[in-house]
Amino acid sequence: MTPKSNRMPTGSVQCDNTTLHLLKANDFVAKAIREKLKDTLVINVCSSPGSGKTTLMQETGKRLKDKIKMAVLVGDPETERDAIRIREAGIDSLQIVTGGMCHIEAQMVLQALEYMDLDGLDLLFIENVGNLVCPAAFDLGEDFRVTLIACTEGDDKPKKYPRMFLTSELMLVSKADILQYLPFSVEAVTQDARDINPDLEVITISSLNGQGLDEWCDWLLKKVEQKKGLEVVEN
Ligand SMILES: Nc1nc2c(ncn2[C@@H]2O[C@H](COP(=O)(O)OP(=O)(O)O)[C@@H](O)[C@H]2O)c(=O)[nH]1
Ligand SMILES: [Mg+2]
Repeated sequence: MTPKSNRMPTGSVQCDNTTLHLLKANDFVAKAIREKLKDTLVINVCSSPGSGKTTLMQETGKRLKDKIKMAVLVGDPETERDAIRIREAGIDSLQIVTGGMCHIEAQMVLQALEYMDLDGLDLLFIENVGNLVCPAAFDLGEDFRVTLIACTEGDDKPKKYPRMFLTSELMLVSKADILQYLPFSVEAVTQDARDINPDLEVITISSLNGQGLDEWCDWLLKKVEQKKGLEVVEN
């Protein structure tokens, strides 16, 4: 017997069936998020588990919290641990517990926004679940997708997980403070990532010794101004 999901609709009007197109449904919700956050820069932060996303949120918060109003939504399959770490750095943060799911979906973000103070918010980070595969497929209504790749992960990952790098605007090569101990080439990882996405920007950072964080924060501040439609003064 044919499974129900395979049966074709009958009748003369063929409507797109969003229950059969999960990603299309996700796109509708992502659009609603964009409409809700017209003046807030939204950054979707992706990487493998342990690449340094939360540590970067903490360090970015310390540097920018007196300049702009920012908040972090953070997703993990279980625990509040990351949101607690980020709040300890003085940044408003809310945990999305996905209940085992390997990525954040737009509807989770839209629901979480109900509990956040969005008034005058300049920058919202969404720290995605650590995973280089599934999160690449889900638009969260972000303006930019930023993917971290830690030098401990090996410089061969962009070609193995191309969609994440194809859909990102910026790649952060993280943990640069231990680069000297590892067989990892920033040039090779950059070349491989740009073979996939020639427009990808790249910054090498360390949240421990601060390398590259000024450049990262300047990148963010410029994007915040652009989002608000303010003129960006180059210096
Ligand atoms: N050496 C080094 N370790 C880091 C850096 N950033 C984070 N870590 C460490 O990497 C581990 C995972 O960091 P975390 O921020 O929780 O990663 P996440 O899972 O991507 O959010 C922790 O033990 C951090 O202390 C860094 O810039 N350099
Ligand atoms: Mg984390």
